[in-house]
Amino acid sequence: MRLGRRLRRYWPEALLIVAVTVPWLSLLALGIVWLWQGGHVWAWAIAAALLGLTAWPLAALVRRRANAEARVALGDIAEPARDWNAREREAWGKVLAIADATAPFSFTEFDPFFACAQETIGAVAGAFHPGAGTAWARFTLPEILLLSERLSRDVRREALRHIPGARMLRLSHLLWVQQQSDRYGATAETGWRVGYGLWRLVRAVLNPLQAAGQETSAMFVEKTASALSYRLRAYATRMFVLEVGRAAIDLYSGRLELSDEEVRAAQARDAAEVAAPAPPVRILLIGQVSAGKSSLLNALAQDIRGAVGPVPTTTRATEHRIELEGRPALILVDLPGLGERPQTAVDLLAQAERADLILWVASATQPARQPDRQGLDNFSSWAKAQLVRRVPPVVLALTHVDELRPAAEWTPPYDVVAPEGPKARAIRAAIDAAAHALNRPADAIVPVAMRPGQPPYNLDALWARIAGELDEAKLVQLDRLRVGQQGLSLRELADQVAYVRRTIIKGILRG
Ligand SMILES: Nc1nc2c(ncn2[C@@H]2O[C@H](COP(=O)(O)OP(=O)(O)OP(=O)(O)O)[C@@H](O)[C@H]2O)c(=O)[nH]1
Ligand SMILES: [Mg+2]
Repeated sequence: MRLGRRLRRYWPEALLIVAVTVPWLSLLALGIVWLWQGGHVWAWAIAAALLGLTAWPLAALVRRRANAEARVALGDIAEPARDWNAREREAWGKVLAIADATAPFSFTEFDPFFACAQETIGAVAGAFHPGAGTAWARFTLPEILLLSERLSRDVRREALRHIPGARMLRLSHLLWVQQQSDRYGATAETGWRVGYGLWRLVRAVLNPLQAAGQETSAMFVEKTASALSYRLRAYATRMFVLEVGRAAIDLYSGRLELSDEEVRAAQARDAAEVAAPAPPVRILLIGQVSAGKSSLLNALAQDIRGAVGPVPTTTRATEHRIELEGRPALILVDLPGLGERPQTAVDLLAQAERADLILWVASATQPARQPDRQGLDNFSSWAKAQLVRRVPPVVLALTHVDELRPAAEWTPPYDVVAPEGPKARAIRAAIDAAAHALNRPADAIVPVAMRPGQPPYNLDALWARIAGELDEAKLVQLDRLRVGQQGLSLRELADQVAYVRRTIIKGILRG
């Protein structure tokens, strides 16, 4: 009844389909008759089965290549972000492993998407909160909303970049396919299954050998077709896993919380502490008593900023902003000498938490290296324990090199890479000895001298070394500000409470 009505309505379309397909379908039937009459059915069945067999390894090859291609094509989105710390990189490793292990989605059902997203988020959560049973649930509602927003934006961008025709694909197309399958899907599928099953049965009874050949080739044709769309699905699946993983890392690391405005606010707060409008990187001057920290500060600032003297001079941390023509702006923090007071080691780590770069100052004429070694070791252990933030890089300045033997000789410059003459050789030997004693590479040490009453020696090399570490120091600074921003903001909480109160009062007044 329904079919009759539909045929009456769509008879031109139905005739068109018949007119186009009948010649080709008849070829199929005639071919089978021809094979039958000529007695070639055997040969055909064997050839079809053999060709079908070759489709198997070919399909596997196509899949392997598609996976590899997806990996290369999505190479840049598989790179960890430059400013990620150790824990975030570890979580990214897990995300990549999931992306490698996930078979391409069929894109006809949603469950595999959710299952995979859950697995990815769970792995990232586990990396950030190891041992916590419900690690994945450690975020708030605004964060979840922000995560969905971010994920949609990123998946859209990558889909446009990597999926051919993505822009032309309309929701109406998908809805049409969905409607057709809802309308005819079940009936058409049952009809097809019953008809095809009956045909297979009849075929097997009439000619078992031919039936076997056809069964084999049908199976392989199905496999080949799915292998061809595999490439596109492999792309999209990998992209999905990586984007979910990246968003989850940002969520658990707390980066997702910080908008540009929030970063600026945090920077302003940090700058306010040193009474300056914008914060340049903070450099700590650390070293033993009388190593020359304050002298180095004055030399770098080209100004008298800190008192200098042969006895313990600097008694508390002081901050100095320096801005020189052609040099990056810096905040130098001059500290009391190591070992000067018993609590200095604790102070040192507290200061390191607020530093972006460490300028370790050691005197070339100081025979006792233990306080330096101890301080550097403490710093290294602290640095290793910092999983959620980057740690400041260390630059070593070796001072007092002018006082090395022969003490009377001071005619800079000296070539310490290929030293000639006793003074250059003495400086080289002092660098190597300090590198050995402090367990640092020799090329991380810059020899300098701030001889009273004379221009400082080799300061340009030190500036160059600082400039070389500046990018890293800026990343440390961003990280430091971000970590400082986390946690409950009382201000925000107060605003939220006030808003809820206003809404309730309005509701009561209206009621
Ligand atoms: N010849 C020479 N003297 C230096 C050099 N660096 C510093 N001095 C002198 O060493 C003494 C100590 O220098 P400071 O700069 O006060 O050392 P500091 O590390 O700040 O010392 P504290 O603040 O006491 O921890 C001063 O008399 C400086 O003039 C250098 O490279 N060569
Ligand atoms: Mg000093």
